[in-house]
Amino acid sequence: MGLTSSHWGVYEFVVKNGRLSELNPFSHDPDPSPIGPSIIDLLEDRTRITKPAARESWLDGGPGTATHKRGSDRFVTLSWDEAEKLVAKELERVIKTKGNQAIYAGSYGWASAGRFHHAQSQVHRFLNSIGGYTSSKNTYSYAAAEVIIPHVLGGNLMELLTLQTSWQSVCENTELMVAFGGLPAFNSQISNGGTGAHIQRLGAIKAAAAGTKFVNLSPRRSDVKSDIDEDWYNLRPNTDVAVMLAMAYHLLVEDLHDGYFLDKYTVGFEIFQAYLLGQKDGVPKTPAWAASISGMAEADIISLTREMTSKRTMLTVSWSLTRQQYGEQPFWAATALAAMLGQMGKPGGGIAYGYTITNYLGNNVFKMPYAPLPQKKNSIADFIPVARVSDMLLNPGQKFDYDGKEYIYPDIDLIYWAGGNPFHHHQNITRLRKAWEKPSTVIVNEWCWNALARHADIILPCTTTLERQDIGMTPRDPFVISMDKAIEPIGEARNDYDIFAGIARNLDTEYAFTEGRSAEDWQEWIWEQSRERAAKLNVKMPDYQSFRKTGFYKSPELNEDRIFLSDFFNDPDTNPLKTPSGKIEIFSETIDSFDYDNCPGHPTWMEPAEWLGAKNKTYPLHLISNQPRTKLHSQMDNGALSSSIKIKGHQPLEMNPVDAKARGITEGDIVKVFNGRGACLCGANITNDVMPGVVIISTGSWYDPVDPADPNSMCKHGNPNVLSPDIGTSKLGQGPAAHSCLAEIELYEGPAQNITAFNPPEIIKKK
Ligand SMILES: Nc1nc2c(c(=O)[nH]1)N[C@H]1C(S)=C(S)[C@@H](COP(=O)(O)OP(=O)(O)OC[C@H]3O[C@@H](n4cnc5c(=O)[nH]c(N)nc54)[C@H](O)[C@@H]3O)O[C@H]1N2
Ligand SMILES: Nc1nc2c(c(=O)[nH]1)N[C@H]1C(S)=C(S)[C@@H](COP(=O)(O)OP(=O)(O)OC[C@H]3O[C@@H](n4cnc5c(=O)[nH]c(N)nc54)[C@H](O)[C@@H]3O)O[C@H]1N2
Ligand SMILES: [Mo]
Repeated sequence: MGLTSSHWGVYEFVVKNGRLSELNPFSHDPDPSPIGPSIIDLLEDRTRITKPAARESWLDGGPGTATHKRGSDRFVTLSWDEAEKLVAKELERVIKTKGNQAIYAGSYGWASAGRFHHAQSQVHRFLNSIGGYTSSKNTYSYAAAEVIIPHVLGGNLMELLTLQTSWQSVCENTELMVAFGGLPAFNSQISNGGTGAHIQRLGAIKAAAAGTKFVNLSPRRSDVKSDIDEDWYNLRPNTDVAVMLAMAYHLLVEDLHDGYFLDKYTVGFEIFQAYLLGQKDGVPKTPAWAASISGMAEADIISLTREMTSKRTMLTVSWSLTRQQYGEQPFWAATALAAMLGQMGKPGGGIAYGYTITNYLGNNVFKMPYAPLPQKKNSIADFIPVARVSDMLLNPGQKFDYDGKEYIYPDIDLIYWAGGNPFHHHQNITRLRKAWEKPSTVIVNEWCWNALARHADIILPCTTTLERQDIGMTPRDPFVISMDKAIEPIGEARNDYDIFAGIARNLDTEYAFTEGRSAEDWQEWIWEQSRERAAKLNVKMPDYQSFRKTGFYKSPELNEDRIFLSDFFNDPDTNPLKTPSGKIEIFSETIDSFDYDNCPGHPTWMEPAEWLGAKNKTYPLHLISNQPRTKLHSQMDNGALSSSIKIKGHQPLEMNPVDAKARGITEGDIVKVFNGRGACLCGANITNDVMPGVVIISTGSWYDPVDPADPNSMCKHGNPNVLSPDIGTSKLGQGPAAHSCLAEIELYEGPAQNITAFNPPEIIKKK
């Protein structure tokens, strides 16, 4: 018995005869997620990587050999001693001949919860101790918002997200919640760094019971629909900005906007107003105009706008809206709309960036100053906006724009990845595979043979959280968990920390990396540092041994409800925003000065390249790839819960009966989804929960090309990233734009395709 913590929750484990036999929900979790127990069958599954290994051609011919065979080559097992030496030698070669900037180790991804054994922290600390690496900025979740929101509201988006109005305040005060992108309650199973108590779904249910009305503007119904009533308005994907602008227009011409709020708390409204009225481009942003773009009825836009002015209204915008072309605009337009409504900073009113999208939004947690594992300083300045990875690999030396400045893509010769899966997260996998052929060497720490592991030259098997002791600690959740080691490492798997310490030993830099501390020493160090920092805020944390004995620590409750932007609202002179004007920037002189054609100085409707209203639509259906409800991204795709919803092994695809009928498709049929970038097979799930013209494939099915040697090959499993476009949101944010994607679907009548993604690659012993 002991506790383990993951992004999807805390569980009590039971071990029998050295094997994990049960994961039971944490007794303090009111709404536990069913995702956790999937790990039980996977720890010793055939997908487990049990020995270090190298790609055969790379081992035979040296760095750079037959890089097109990544993904189809055989692997040769190595001893740890051989693997450490190979990696050390290769790092030395690249650093000596090309420089540290030739190492790309952004290593984006969700790795494991657990403060110390956090793979990215480990790989970054290790590389910083040998001269640094080319890094990445921002996330795949909401990169466009991370760049635009600091210009509009000041500060840092991740920080602002922890300050969102609490569910309690919503429950007590919000009469109307208007959710762009709906309330994807299944998404709230997750929170980065750990989730002791799931509160989102219950928050929405409680608010509904207290009288909050929920309105969902989205191509898909909310997952909470079975728990709460919602008014659902269909909206074509990528058209929210048009609807938001029309709402703003209606407020303006009907004189329903809050002029006092705009004067006191915002700058630049006049310029936005001129745009709304069409004084600049001759196009007034009327409800009729927005109706023609979005498909939402003009009368509905008008009546909902009126209702918003007559009620305490909270707007919430899903992060998915940022993962589309011009993804900066929806968050900016929604913020401008909320400002015109004049309820920002008031209890239950204003704006939130994504209720139910992860568990921590609005959870009213005291912000504890927990210490991280220090990553040391990176001496290399080169970086990319995270989703520009293929661009970088394909175009070394080329210039790129980002947030007002011009930068140059470095020439990458070695990739090191630990704790993320680019063959899950990146768009246009065919293009990624071609880009991935460029560097001489790819080194990966992984625990399972997913597509990333198969595309490595050197693969180093790591442990899972259940095979090591750690601390589950994040300021976003009230519970800090003493994570116990449940079982011994499987095969020859090692903790990422020990992997890097071993390589460092071969580079004579071990002390710089470990500072002479064991993993346990570091955990105690992190605890003690956190305890000291907390003491400065008059919060008493127990000593390390008591914490380990009790099993968890709960941070103090907040005595009052958090209300987003209330300090600014109550006293804007004393508490100005961290924007150039100190106010909400509806027009940003800074952004305007960048002179970007795809991100002007105020919220703007721009027609995406791929959307349902395009004049020359290349394909007739809009494909959304949302988050999977049965897992976190690609993690545990082969587990029991994820497998339980697959259709003959294929990823389900949601489509409306109208679109299915037009194509002769019935429930459970295998369908081929395709566009100019690629194709995949899915199982049809026909449902009225998605609007006509839109189809949905949740992400996370392991990439499974029919011919692994051919980057253009169809994915027989159903990974939507063979279809999604690899374009930046704009020159400002350069975020991913997975949701701007058209495709067509047909009944698949070819030979039945067995899923082979979960068969490990061919592994041989050294000759
Ligand atoms: N089409 C489309 N694509 C998307 C999205 C979308 O909406 N549509 N969403 C995007 C979003 S929001 C995100 S955040 C990304 C997510 O993308 P990722 O975070 O890259 O996806 P994960 O599958 O969570 O990858 C985590 C990897 O870490 C490994 N891992 C787990 N524990 C450890 C450990 O202890 N050590 C090491 N070394 N490795 C470990 C897991 O096995 C897994 O391969 O995907 C993005 N991609
Ligand atoms: N179970 C589970 N939960 C997760 C994750 C997971 O992998 N599994 N991943 C986590 C991560 S890393 C993140 S970043 C968050 C992401 O959270 P989100 O970005 O909010 O999640 P998505 O599921 O991609 O999208 C939510 C809904 O947005 C709607 N939508 C899509 N495009 C549009 C549009 O153009 N307009 C409107 N109005 N609606 C649109 C669709 O109805 C879709 O179902 O989820 C987190 N939660
Ligand atoms: Mo994300």
